[in-house]
Amino acid sequence: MKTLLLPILFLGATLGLRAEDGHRLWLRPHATTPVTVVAPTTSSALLATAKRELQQGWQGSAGTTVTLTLKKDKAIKYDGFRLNAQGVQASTERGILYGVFELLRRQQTGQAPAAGLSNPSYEHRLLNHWDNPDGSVERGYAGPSIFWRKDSALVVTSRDKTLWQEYARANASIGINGSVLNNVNASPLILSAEYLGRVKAIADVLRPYGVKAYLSVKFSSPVLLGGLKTADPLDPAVIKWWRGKAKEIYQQVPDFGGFLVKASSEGQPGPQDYGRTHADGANMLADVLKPHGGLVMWRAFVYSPSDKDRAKQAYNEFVPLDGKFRDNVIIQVKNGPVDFQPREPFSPLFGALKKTAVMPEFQITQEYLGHAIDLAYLAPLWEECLQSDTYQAGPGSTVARCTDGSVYRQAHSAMAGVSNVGLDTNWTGHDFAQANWYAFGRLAWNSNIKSAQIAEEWLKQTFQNAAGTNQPATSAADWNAKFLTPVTQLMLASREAIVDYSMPLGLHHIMSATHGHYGPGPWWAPPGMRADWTPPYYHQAATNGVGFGRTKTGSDAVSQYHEPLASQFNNPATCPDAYLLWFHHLPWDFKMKSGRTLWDELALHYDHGVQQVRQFQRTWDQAQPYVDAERFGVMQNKLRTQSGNAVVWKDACLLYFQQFSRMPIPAAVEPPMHTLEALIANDTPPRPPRQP
Ligand code: BDP
Repeated sequence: MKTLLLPILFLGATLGLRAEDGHRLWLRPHATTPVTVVAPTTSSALLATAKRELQQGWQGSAGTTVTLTLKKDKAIKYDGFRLNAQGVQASTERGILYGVFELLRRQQTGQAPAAGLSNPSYEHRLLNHWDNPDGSVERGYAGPSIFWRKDSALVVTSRDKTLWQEYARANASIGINGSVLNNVNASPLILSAEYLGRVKAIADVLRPYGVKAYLSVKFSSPVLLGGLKTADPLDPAVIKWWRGKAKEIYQQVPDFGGFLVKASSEGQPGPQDYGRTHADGANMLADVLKPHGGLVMWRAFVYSPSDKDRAKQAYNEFVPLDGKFRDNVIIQVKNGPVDFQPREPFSPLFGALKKTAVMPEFQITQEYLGHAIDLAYLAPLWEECLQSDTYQAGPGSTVARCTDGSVYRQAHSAMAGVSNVGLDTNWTGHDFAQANWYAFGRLAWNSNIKSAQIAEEWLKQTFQNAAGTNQPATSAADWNAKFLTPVTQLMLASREAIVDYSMPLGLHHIMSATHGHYGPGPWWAPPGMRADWTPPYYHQAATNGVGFGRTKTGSDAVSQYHEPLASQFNNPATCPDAYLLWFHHLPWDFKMKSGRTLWDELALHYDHGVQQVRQFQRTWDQAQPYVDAERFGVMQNKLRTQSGNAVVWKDACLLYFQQFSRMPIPAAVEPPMHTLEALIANDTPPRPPRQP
């Protein structure tokens, strides 16, 4: 027995086989063939990475020669590349690396090695980590930080380095070229000499994969860390402090990317504390970073409880400042005007800022879409936002085109995603949440790729030929029909299912805060709590109807959109159902386009969401023969939990709203199995045990 087992184990080790625990992401090993790589003779670490990746991943004809050519070419933008019969051509070393990964991706997903040009939509494609120096991760559902930890924070271990390298490689494979290493709710500690030492260590590991390090900074750092009396951006001593800090950073990290700033937002300090504007604050930091080539990403996520409609505030704050920012400032805008909800219309700031660079911020971590429990493939949400037409410069002024430099001249373009990465073995806490990391990178590279294509690519790389399946597919066609097609459909339907069972028809922000925004809380309004942090502020349910009135006779948020949208959103007859209760407060018996009452329609959406999750369970069960036992079982359990929680959402919202509608739940809807009293008492179901 022993003698038989050993060679098998050995073979497995040389092929790099390990359990399908998800740690390899979409970069699982494959049988490879030898390849000859001709590359410029430089000592570049990036080119060495490109060469190594080719040699370790080549699946084309054995003995092929692939040439990597570094050559200026006007048609190649940023880190773009050209694939041709010889190999990869690019103007930057990063471009070469991305071209190599594209070649390998095509081989792994069975696509012909197409010749042609590939340019990134955005110059900077960044992950934002909401990681704290103590190792915790704000809104993280995949374990502690991969960058920071509580104990011996400054000791860099070989395990740290291995992990950072794996992380950097995954990013490079999808074109991500920057990482903000710490939380936007930034600790001043991050700028201390000790922590900057660790930043340097991280940056050194990320660099050979083309990933630049950035930091979130706390605006009051000159006071908290530097001991100054003020952080006023116009104060010479403050400017001097930041200059010195920038110099110190660039000494450690010569290619440091720049600062991300959350200021005068949710209690964070900012220029407004000193009677200055966002432009004053951003420009001061921009001037400090300019000589080093750094950028300032200044967030537009600002709102205060004193103003009437939270959805309007960022626009009101930033539009008057248009044109007042330095050219190395980019305003970072969340996709929706409120806060990463399962569905929001696009933020009206997109396209409205015409003389200022604007970048979209998406949330990869599933704060409002089921944490690492529910299956939510987010590419359709991001695609919906990017392809929304703002009309700001005529039809076709999509959010994507208003931010990538096609519509307005802007010195820099970028896209950010709030990362879902943590120390969990599978990085993201949920095997399918990896698809969101992957999809973010692919969309930042090409904002026109369809969600379906991304899902298929990811599924092929992540699940094909899984080790340990009990009945491997008999052929590629069989695998496509029995696994790829149904599971792609499942992924594509998953976000809408969550919208349906949690916040359909434009409802938003009605989650409970008791369990970190997981589960329903339409009633959630503890005494003394800021109104704009409670669900009743957003749903406005009363006997006369439901929804937030943002029409011209309401808060007039509609007027922040360019025509024809303003009129379209303003009229309930033309407002898309998906945004109806976002813009309108309507009576429960309002007649919908379907002919049904609003109440019936709402109930049917909730029920549909529940039915959808049950369908996902069946689809997954049928996929069992094609999935390794490990990932199959974990996912099956998670879907079961999600299914139960979907019912909780449906019952909670229908029973709560029914107190006001006083209308019967339609016969076609599954009757509630919970009581409102019990749901309120529990608030949300207990969190299931963490993934083993
Ligand atoms: C909210 C999160 C909070 C973040 C904030 C932000 O609940 O943890 O700090 O966004 O983006 O959605 O700054």
